[in-house]
Amino acid sequence: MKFDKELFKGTVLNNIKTLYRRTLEEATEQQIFQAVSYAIKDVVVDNWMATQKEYEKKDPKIVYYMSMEFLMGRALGNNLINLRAYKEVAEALDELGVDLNLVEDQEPDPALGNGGLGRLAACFLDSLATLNYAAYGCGIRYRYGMFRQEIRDGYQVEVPDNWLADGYPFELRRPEYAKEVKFGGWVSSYVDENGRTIFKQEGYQSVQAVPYDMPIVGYGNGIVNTLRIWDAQPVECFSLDSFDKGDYQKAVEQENLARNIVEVLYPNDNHYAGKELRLKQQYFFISASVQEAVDKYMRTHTDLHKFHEKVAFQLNDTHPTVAVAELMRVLMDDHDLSWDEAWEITCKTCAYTNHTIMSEALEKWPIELFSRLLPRIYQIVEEINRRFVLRIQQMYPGNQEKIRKMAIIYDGQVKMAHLAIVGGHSVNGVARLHTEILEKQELRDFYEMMPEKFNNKTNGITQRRFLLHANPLLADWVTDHVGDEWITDLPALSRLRIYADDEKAQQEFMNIKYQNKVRLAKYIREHNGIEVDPRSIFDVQVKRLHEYKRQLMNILHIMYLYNELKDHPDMDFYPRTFIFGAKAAAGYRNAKLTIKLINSVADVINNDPVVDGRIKVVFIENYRVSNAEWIFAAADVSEQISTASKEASGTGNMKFMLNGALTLGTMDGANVEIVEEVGKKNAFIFGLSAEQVIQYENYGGYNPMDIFNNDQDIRRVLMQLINGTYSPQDPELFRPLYNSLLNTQDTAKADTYFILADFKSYAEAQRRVEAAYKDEKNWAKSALLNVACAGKFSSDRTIEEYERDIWHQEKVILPSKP
Ligand code: 26Q
Repeated sequence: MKFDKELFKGTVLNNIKTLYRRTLEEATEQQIFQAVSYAIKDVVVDNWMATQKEYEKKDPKIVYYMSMEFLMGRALGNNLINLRAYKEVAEALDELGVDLNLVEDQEPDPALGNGGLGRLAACFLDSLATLNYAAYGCGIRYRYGMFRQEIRDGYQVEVPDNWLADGYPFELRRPEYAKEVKFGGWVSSYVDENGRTIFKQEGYQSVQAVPYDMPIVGYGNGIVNTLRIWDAQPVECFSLDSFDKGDYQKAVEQENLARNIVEVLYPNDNHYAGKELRLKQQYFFISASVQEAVDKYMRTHTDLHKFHEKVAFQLNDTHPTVAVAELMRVLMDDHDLSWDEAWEITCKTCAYTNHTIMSEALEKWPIELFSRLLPRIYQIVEEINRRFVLRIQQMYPGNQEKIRKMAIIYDGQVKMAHLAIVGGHSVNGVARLHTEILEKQELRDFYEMMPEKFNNKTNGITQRRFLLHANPLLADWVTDHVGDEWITDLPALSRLRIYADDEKAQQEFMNIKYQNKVRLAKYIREHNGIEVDPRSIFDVQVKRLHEYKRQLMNILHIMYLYNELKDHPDMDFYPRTFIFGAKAAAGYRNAKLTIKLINSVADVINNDPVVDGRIKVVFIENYRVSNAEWIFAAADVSEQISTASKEASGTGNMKFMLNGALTLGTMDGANVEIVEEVGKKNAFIFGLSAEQVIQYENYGGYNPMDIFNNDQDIRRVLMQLINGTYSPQDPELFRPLYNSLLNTQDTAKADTYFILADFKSYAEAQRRVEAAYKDEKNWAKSALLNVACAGKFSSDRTIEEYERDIWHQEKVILPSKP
């Protein structure tokens, strides 16, 4: 953007005046944030209008990325980065005596997502805009996003996150695009004069869906796409003359429905909990989004048969899968298409991304609930299922087993993954290993029946946020050495390879890492009151708390190291800071107890004079996108230690790599591809392979008791869970964690995540980490090579693969680039 500094300063001052009747000196920090944001929004809106105008002219195919979650993180800094105005704005504000970092810190973190899946959606929107593709994100404007986590007495406490309290400057209400969404009632049908059966939903309750748009700024190309999130409002339906008792009751119910539906994001990650409200949320935003996509198409086209040439729906996991049936409904009931016509269009429009093989995450809705809430949609799903079952029977005559395993409706349940596979033309996993497991194991029957639908799209991350914004020192250093092409062409980082053995480069690189560690140490001092030494190894595990991610293995290993130090206080030991950050789903007992354990262990170790500061354990409260940026920049070691086969991809692993941390991990998810890029020498790999884990699972053959009995180090650590070492007031406190590892009643349920099986291998890998870090030059070389080899993991690459294999969009270049 052409930046006029004086004009910008004037706009900020004027905004403070007109918004708050104040001068800069009188304004609060929040008010300054609002004023600066409105000044930036002004520029963004110009580009937004120009982009949409060009889209209207060129009429490109549009991707609708349908997702229950968009974990956007703060917009101000990101928009400045992508406008290429960050430094100039920082300078202008500096001249006004305002620190841009502090202004950025005033923005609430829009946390309309849980973790990986929601953040992936945000990275994809950034890449789509940067790569000149017309796209909408479609989602829900939750009143309360992901909860704010407070740690009290070592326990997680969930506090509501009222992100809209002060008004959010980067959203725009668009009441002119409101849509009606119908729930419940019944379906009546009649045959019209042309012999067609007409279906009508009656006795339903309605909600008005009102969209709010947020601009998605492409990097340096003038493109501004749209994240469209839907708010719910009661429909204004009843006139006074029909104000009888029945209508009044209904009006109150409808109002409550509207009030509840977008109230809160479900804070479960990789876990399904058959809640009625959740299904309402899904249909609510899908119905509104599908209706709008069809309406928009019809504003400029006449022939719905070519809908799929101009529109693609990408379904982010099964959460938006009712889109398949909703599109069928709109095409048939609202636009008079036949079943076969509607089906062809629907299949060519929809595509499904799978993010998990964990069985507890698979969405299966009870028929009773599904048909009561969505009677017309249920009819359509039944018909899809009826026809699909016929296909199965044709292909596998007499094979009841296939029907049992593959039907969309079976055993009183609607299986959303099956609907997504059948109703779309593409099924993709999110890392190579994950896709292979889908094809060979979880979705094997579907892969056999329709192999052409299956494909892999290894995840990626946006380097604009996770290097350029998160780590300005490293970003500048990289640019000084190899130019700035990496910002839109991450593989250009490979030019850094020639510096891997260059001692000066190594030193500069490690010095930057050190400064980032100082920055994080300050944050930890201010937020945790813990003093950490930036010269120690920063060993970091930040991600959602889940048993399969094995934070428990990490903390057990720390307990083991502590025992070693106690036994041999004078042993050779390189100082280490273990950093955790993780939110646990509010109802997930073992996850919450693991947080308590981490904090309890931290209390003991951090204050033990024998340790003398050689181990520090820090649990960073309220891990979220904004503090994540600081954490990645400061990490030496990236803990990616999931049970092999369980982590579909991981994306934190890529953010660490891009910031020069070395991976300590299992051969799981995208770790496999990370190691492939950077070489085994520059990572620390340990543990069972996915194949071995799956073998064990299929043959029920792993007994953690054998390990417990035969390994005294492990036994000692486990006993410390139940003898009060870390909970003297209540020695039984951590018993559930102990039981999860050694459940003596039922060995098949013991240590389902193979923590004891992998423990020794993990401890050994950790010893390799320590030895490697002591060799400073070699470490610097490895860290540098991690950055140099991160090129593959840009979401730009991922998006171009979706384009090549699934979406087939044409780029739109603006006539007057900024
Ligand atoms: C389902 C039903 C009801 C309530 C909640 C849910 C629900 C919500 C969120 C189920 C799953 C999620 C989130 C899953 C997720 O984040 N998966 C991660 O996706 C990343 C992006 O592909 C991968 O990198 C991670 O490996 C995967 O765990």
